[in-house]
Amino acid sequence: MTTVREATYQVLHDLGMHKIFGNPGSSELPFLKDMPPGFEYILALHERVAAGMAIGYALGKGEAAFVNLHSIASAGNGLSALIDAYQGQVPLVVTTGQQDRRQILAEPFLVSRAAEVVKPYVKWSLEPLRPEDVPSAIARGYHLAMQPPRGPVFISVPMDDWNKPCQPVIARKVTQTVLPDPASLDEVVRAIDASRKLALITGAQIEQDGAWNDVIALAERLNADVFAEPIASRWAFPRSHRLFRGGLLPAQRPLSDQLAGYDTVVVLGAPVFLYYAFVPGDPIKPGTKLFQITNSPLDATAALAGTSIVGNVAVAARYLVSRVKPVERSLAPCPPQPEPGAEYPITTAYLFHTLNKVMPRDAVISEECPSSKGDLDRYVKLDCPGSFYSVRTGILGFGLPAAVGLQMAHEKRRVVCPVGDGSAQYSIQALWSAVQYRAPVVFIVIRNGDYSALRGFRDFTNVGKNVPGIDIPGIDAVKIAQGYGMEAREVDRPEDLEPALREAFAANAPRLISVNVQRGGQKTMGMDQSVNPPNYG
Ligand SMILES: Cc1ncc(C[n+]2csc(CCOP(=O)(O)OP(=O)(O)O)c2C)c(N)n1
Repeated sequence: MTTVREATYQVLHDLGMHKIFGNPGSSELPFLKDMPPGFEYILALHERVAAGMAIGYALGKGEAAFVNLHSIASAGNGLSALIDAYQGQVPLVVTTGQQDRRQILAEPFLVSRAAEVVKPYVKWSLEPLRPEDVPSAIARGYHLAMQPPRGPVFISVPMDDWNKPCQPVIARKVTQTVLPDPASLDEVVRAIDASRKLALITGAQIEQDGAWNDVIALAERLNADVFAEPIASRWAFPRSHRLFRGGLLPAQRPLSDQLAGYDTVVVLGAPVFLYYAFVPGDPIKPGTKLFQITNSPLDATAALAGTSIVGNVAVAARYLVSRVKPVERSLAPCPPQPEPGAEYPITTAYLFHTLNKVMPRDAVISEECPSSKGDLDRYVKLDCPGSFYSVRTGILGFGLPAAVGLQMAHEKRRVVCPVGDGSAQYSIQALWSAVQYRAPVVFIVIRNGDYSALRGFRDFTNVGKNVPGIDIPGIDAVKIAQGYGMEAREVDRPEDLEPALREAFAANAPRLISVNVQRGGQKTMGMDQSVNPPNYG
């Protein structure tokens, strides 16, 4: 016999979860006391940041991360990160404390109904019926979190459970690779071989399923045009590859217009499709053959058109590469982006062009800059797997903590976090964790003094000019960072940008650069080329 607490640490060790991302309260102390050697507690000053760093860490490692939050108090504050993890297929095992079982019936201080509250946004949520079920529930939760489509699980543990007797739990092996149906893949092979013009759409699950090289091999064998899924949360294809054609637009009509020239479209590891503004149209031009290969039954059933095949994307890509006929095609090289000028105030095009020049080629980006995302896409060219992460849901607060978690996962790569001056405020406490845990992220605050993306959406949908709450003057990110113990500086003149970035990359510690930029105002989430938006005027 052992205690629930000892059995839990043993099972965490056996499953490889040695970091505990958290923010503690009274009900977690019996678990956290006398943490065994080999475990590290990563403190965040806000739960959104604790779970957000775990998201970055899990994405960087490709493994589930463990989170310990404080009863319903933390579950509420951390909920937006749980939603990010759910929609973004990030494996998290999230635990929270609960009041002592012996007085729950009397509704004591900090009693928690968190297990019910989080239910729609986790794969599994429970408060175990018996204390001795806690370690097994954590093991089961881990396997469920890792099973495609990956995602968070949630376990609420009463604080008197930890010292109860318990049998040790043996960590089992549960495999995760689900093979797609070969007969359905043969149908894709036939369609590809008969196609005169083929597009491949690449999605985040390519990285999750380890399909990076297989998808490149497939694209090169077919000489096919390759697009990124709309509002890509990960870059799943080398950005400067000769076959890469950029991202799809996140609305029905412009997206189907973009693909109108193709007779066959194969979506690899993405939904069909992720939309933002409602611009009605066909999901795909009638007559175009559309296939989706996805590890997510949810994405397969939610697709608006085409044939969906569920299974591992790498296995599917290898199957297709070994069977499709090669295609010869001469390609005109893509015209290079025009080099942006060193205007004053600095433009975001110039900012990302300069960043691309200065950053290491294996850098990792954690992005949250809504109105300048289009310029980032145009000017930052990274070709390594695992180079780019962004939020899948549109909930602000992802970028800063994910950057810190990614940096913890990648000791040898440098993480860069371009973040809007508004977005940064949703999880600003992550700066403190970056300092305390020596995560040398380069934070670039894009200071335009407003919610430009909302201004863009307002104009795009003809809401009218008279909307409050769009200006955010008077935020000094440099002083905030300094207040958390981080070296920081402001950049106002274009000639100071490159030296400031070079200095930040040369440092072996986190740095924040706040760059005063021109207001964009016309662009939102890559929608700048879209047509016929809904009119909410
Ligand atoms: C948690 C949350 N609150 C509010 C919003 C609405 N929202 C979307 S974009 C945006 C503006 C973000 O401002 P900033 O980071 O400065 O970027 P900019 O739009 O200026 O590029 C807001 C408030 C949201 N998506 N998520």
